[in-house]
Amino acid sequence: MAAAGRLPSSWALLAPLLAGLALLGVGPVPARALHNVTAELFGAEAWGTLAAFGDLNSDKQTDLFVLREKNDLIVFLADQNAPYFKPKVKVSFKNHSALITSVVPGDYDGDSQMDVLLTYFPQNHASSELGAVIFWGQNQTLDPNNMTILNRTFQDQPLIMDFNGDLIPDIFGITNESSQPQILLGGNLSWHPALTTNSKMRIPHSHAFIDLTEDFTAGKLHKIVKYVI
Ligand SMILES: [Ca+2]
Ligand SMILES: [Ca+2]
Ligand SMILES: [Ca+2]
Repeated sequence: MAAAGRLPSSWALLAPLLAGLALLGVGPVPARALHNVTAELFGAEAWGTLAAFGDLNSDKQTDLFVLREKNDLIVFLADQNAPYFKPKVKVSFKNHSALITSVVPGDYDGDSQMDVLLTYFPQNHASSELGAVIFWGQNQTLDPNNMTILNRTFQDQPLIMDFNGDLIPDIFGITNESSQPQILLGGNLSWHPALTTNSKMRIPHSHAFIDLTEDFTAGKLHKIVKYVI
């Protein structure tokens, strides 16, 4: 009880001392953590929409995938010197009058060269279906002339996942060919039914995948009318 009684008086003695230190500017300095590094990172090229990350040139430095005006994809490669990201790789859809809607880097043929999947609204946007194209990686860059336009369109943004567990990303979604979900397997780019259900998928979807059965392959959680695994 005596100690408890002394505590308020101790704080009463310390309070003027702490107030004095505060006036002198002594004590913990408020953190100034935010620092604008835009110019250091990008120089005069700091415009566009940051769409994805990935190590395109396999130098173990993460590169940035930037969209400009929804027609052009610019890959800023990480560099040791400022500006630390330089626009080195470009693919353009201006000639196709297509609007890019999504960018997903990945090695879609398993040759250890990173490729890039783009989804897009086709010319004139006559339908709401999304086209998809893969630009193939070559010598740790992208060849703008070496691309594969997928022969089906998607009702909604496809989901990229490793469906069959071969470490090559696959492409899942509802296509113009079937109301059943389809999977485009990476590697040989072959289409397969992915799920047997009469229920319609919602748009936009909210699919997720998780290895529920612990077999190192993707289980799948679809949001349709009910949840399906
Ligand atoms: Ca890199
Ligand atoms: Ca590849
Ligand atoms: Ca796969």
